[in-house]
Amino acid sequence: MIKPGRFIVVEGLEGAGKSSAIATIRNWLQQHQIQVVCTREPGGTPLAEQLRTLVKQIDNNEQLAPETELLLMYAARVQLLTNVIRPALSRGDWVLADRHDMSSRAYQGGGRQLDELLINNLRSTVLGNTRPDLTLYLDIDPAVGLSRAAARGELDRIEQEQLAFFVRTRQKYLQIAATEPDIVSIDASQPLAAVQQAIVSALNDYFSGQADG
Ligand code: Z5A
Repeated sequence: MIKPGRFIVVEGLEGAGKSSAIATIRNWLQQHQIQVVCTREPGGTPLAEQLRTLVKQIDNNEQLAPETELLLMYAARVQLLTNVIRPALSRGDWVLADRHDMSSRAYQGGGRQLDELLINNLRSTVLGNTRPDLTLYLDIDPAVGLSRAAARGELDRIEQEQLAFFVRTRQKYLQIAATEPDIVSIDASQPLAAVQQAIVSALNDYFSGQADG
């Protein structure tokens, strides 16, 4: 019997350090000889990557309505779940995701203040029973995260939002993380080495005995 794959998600505001966290997790998985499929959202399939371009681009001629943004996120997500995530998990591979559903709850639910019922209806239709085993939420003050992101160059459409938008997004992230047991919060304002150590501890605690054999 194929041992079921596990689904790990990394979440957080821009500049929280998700890319570095993913490198740490890949390394941990490699040490345990685990096959992993890495994804990013929105994106991860040819069509979902096109949707990513649409949601990130700045179009001065037409505003993207918040509801359109939400639907595009879930359209990209259903493509990714159907074509990549579920097949990988059923092969027994692990999936390591740079953002997933928690991003929509935080950005579109918290940041854009879209109706929770609408989001929950989409979630149950799109996600079905496929839920992450573990989500690592990297918590960062938005001002710190944005200044890290800005140091990298031009900001995309969402990154150009006002600070208040990211403050609401973070509040929603914290609110979700406080109530759901499969989410581990990590203080991402610490030096990189401390963040990496916290990630490895969370993986060891969570998957001890499950990774090998
Ligand atoms: N979005 C949404 O609204 N709804 C959804 O459902 C989904 C997404 C799925 C995706 O953009 C956008 O879509 C995102 C949310 C929205 N928009 N915004 N705004 P993306 O994927 O292009 O952007 P991102 O996910 O926010 O990536 P990022 O900015 O690259 O963040 P990161 O990966 O967390 O950052 P990083 O590259 O790892 O680190 C940033 C810099 O900080 C880098 O120079 C690091 O060396 C430095 N760093 C990292 N950790 C540390 C520590 N601990 N100390 C000091 N410096 C550090």
